[in-house]
Amino acid sequence: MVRGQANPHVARLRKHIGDVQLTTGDLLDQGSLISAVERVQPDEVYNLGAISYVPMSWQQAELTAEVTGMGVLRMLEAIRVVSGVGQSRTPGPGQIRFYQASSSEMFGMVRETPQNERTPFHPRSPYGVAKTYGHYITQNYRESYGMFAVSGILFNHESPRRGAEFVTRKVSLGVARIKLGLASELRMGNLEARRDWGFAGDYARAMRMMLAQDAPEDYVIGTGRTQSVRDLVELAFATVGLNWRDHVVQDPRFTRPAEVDLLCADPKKAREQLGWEPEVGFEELVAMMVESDLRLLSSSSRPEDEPLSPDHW
Ligand code: F7E
Repeated sequence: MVRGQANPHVARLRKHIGDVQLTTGDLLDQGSLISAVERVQPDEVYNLGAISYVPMSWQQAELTAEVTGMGVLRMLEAIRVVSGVGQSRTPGPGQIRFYQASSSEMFGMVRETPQNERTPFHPRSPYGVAKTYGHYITQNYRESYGMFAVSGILFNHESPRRGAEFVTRKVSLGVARIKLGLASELRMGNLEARRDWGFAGDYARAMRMMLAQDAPEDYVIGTGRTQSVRDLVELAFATVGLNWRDHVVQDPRFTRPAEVDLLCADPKKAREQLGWEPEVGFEELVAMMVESDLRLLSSSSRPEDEPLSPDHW
């Protein structure tokens, strides 16, 4: 689903998934979602739509609540209305299955490590708060109407297609620029924050597995390993034979009003019930991203819509 007039992301989508049919709709517009569900008559709906860059959620907190939080309610309502489900009528077999992209940012100031499906939430940003609403409203529609609605609590998942504002891609682009002599320094925020980083392809596989189960349940998806931003930069520079200490500059402009210090998944339930295992490890992921950006920046046919400035957001 794409929104807006002349949306510039359409060209980028076409490049990667040319054979996918796009339909219009906007998470801010209930009627447009009802029309989209009516038009497409989907078997499954995956809601990954969000304002997803955490720092932006402090600058546009209300919009984040509307898109990232209320957008989930509107999507659930669209499915409920089109399916004719209500208090008097529960969905039958063949109902539309709904996946909500919940986030490890809901754990925020973590109460225990590693984090599992029962770990309490303490979100630390307007983004985390909005995702927490989306998580609970998904559970509530499952419990209220018997809908097949599941939440995947996904930890950070990355790939060469990640936006340049997120830390892994900012680092891989920065390392490639420095290696190619296009820049000399990389300005970073908090190097001590720790994340459980995995490969987006592995996580997309988990989403589909969740909707293929007999019963709707929520799952934590992550690798169970945690690394610091410092580990990330050290490894990324080392893959091209450079020492990060010669290039990384700490810049307070990139620190956040409230930080999530440590995230580490306990993916036991996904492993046991879904049979899901990540296939790409952290080292392989970082090498994949740095190599891809070296190729991208070296090629003369650089795509125009590729965000090249690591400072942009
Ligand atoms: O930051 C630190 C920063 O922006 C990771 C989203 O997909 O995953 C993502 O959220 C960490 C933070 O991702 C810079 O302070 C240091 O501790 O890559 P990030 P995120 O905020 O963890 C979750 C699961 C989502 O749901 C979100 O939508 O890296 N950090 N220096 C920096 N981060 C950035 N972006 N830029 C820096 O210069």
